[in-house]
Amino acid sequence: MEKERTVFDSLRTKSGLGGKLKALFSGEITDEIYDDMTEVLILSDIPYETAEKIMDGAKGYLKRSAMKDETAVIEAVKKSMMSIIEEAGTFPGFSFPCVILIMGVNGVGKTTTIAKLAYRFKTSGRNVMLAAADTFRAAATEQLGIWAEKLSVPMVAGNEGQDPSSVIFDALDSFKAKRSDVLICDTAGRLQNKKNLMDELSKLNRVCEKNSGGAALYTLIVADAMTGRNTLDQIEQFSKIRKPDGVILTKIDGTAKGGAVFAAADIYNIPVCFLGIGEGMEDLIEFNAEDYINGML
Ligand SMILES: Nc1nc2c(ncn2[C@@H]2O[C@H](COP(=O)(O)OP(=O)(O)O)[C@@H](O)[C@H]2O)c(=O)[nH]1
Ligand SMILES: [Mg+2]
Repeated sequence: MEKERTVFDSLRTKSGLGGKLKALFSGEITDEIYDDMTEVLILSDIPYETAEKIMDGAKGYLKRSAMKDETAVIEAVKKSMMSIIEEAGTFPGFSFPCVILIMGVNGVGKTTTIAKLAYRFKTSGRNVMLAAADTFRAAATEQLGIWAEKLSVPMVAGNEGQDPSSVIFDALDSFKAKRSDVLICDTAGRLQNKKNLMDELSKLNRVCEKNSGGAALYTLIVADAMTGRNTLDQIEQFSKIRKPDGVILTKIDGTAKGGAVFAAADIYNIPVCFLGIGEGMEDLIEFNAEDYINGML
């Protein structure tokens, strides 16, 4: 059997964060070294305030430990990173039936992630349905349609420029009638008209809340791990609509940094639930904090 791919394959060799931290040592751990380490963390897209918090935590652990060599320091940093992620909680997993609303700006990987999720649910024996509510351009519906066909899952679609809420409304009707387990809704990252994207998305949320027939509702934000600090702004914007249940970070395979996870966890208190590690439908892994941190360091 082929070994399951993990975040190690995607992140560790390229990130070299551990190597960069280790390179700072000259035998003694000074305040200057701590400052340099904070900087190294910031350079891997960890927000400034979070990097400081990580180093403060690491100092605390080291004070209480007998060992003070570079291995001990790296272990302390890891432990401190772990506690930051743990504070945001873990994504509890899905309960069924459920409706999943996928949000995120254009190009981050929403549609691809939906295909990956659908594949995952289908493989575990669930009945999956898709709603193509990115009506900004016809190509978006077509793209999801290709995945739906490939995965043999039903898809409800609208016409270009149609009110996305009406697509979701129809999809919810069909979802309830078919007694499906999961409905995953694709949304646009921008709009045809001048109407505010956030207004539109909050409307979609309300439609789901009112018409899901008692199914659990999850809103997940898809963010591109490669966009660095911009990822923060994206999460912030979408969080205004309703506190998201989780963040999915895509394109982990294309970044040597990976600090965006800490932005979601520390600044917004939202757990990261999945990582996208490629363009194929199998390229989605569950987020595991320990693996991830070991991958980074
Ligand atoms: N390398 C890589 N590419 C990805 C990943 N997720 C999505 N993509 C690519 O990113 C591009 C935009 O994806 P798409 O799903 O259309 O984004 P959307 O506009 O948010 O729906 C496509 O070329 C995808 O194949 C990922 O995890 N890794
Ligand atoms: Mg799309």
